[in-house]
Amino acid sequence: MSACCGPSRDAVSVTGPAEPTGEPVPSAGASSPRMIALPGGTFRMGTDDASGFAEDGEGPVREVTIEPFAIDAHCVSNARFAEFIEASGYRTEAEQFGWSYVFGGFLPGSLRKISPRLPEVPWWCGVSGASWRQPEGPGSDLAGRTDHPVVHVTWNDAKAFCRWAGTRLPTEAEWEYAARGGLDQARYPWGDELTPGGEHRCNIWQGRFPTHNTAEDGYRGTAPVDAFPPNGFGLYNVAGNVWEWCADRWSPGSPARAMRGGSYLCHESYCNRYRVAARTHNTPDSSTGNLGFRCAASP
Ligand SMILES: [Cu+2]
Repeated sequence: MSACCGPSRDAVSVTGPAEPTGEPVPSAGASSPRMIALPGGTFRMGTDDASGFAEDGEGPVREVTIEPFAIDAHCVSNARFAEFIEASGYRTEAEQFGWSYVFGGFLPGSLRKISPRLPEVPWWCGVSGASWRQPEGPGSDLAGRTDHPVVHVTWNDAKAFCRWAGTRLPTEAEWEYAARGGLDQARYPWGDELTPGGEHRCNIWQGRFPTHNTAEDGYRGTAPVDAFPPNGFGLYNVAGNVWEWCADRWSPGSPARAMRGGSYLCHESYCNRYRVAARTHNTPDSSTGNLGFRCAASP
């Protein structure tokens, strides 16, 4: 587990409410996702950059060949996920367990006090009743966030959505190929500079983590799925905003699944995992407020 990235379900024990207490999800009308068809090809995957995290297996740089495939221009939004839930009656794993991980800085003091936290990453609270419908637990809702990425979804939830939508999760190689947007070995999806011309290109943490987020990029938590300019292939928010589940295991034999892209909690000073070669992982039944997904499909 990486410091700001997201803890696993089994790290704390939380008693959830018997039934979800959420308000009905506000409807944003039908939203048809836009998929981008990519021709595939050979690209250089990973990085040998010394300022990355070698222990995450970011390197060595290797040539990988990708078959033609399609990938969502942006992450699955709350509106789109609500369509799935309405049509299928599916209950997410956070709703079944009765809790999920929320960044403590988003919680009212009363809730922060009663929610167990992890000693080594105390900004993560296990919040009873937190789920995709109420991302900060009881009392929160999706008002104003229907076009934000769905969060508090596990790998298993993402797979269930894909089954319903007739899609699948991208492999890590597909994800990175698409996220690079045609650039060879650039540090970010748009080039090598984090803020070209002083302009923010992704939703990450500015200020002192974890106490003070200046939100200089415009956002403290999630941003709309199509915020910021897209990369060269037309993909939005592959860096920052929310981590994205991939199909692959973290390593052969590991139960954990790979995640890519970094989130609004990643910070230049110690977790620059919004670099396009960065990766992390979590167990397939874990969910956090900074983790979502986008779909892929084979032609
Ligand atoms: Cu991080």
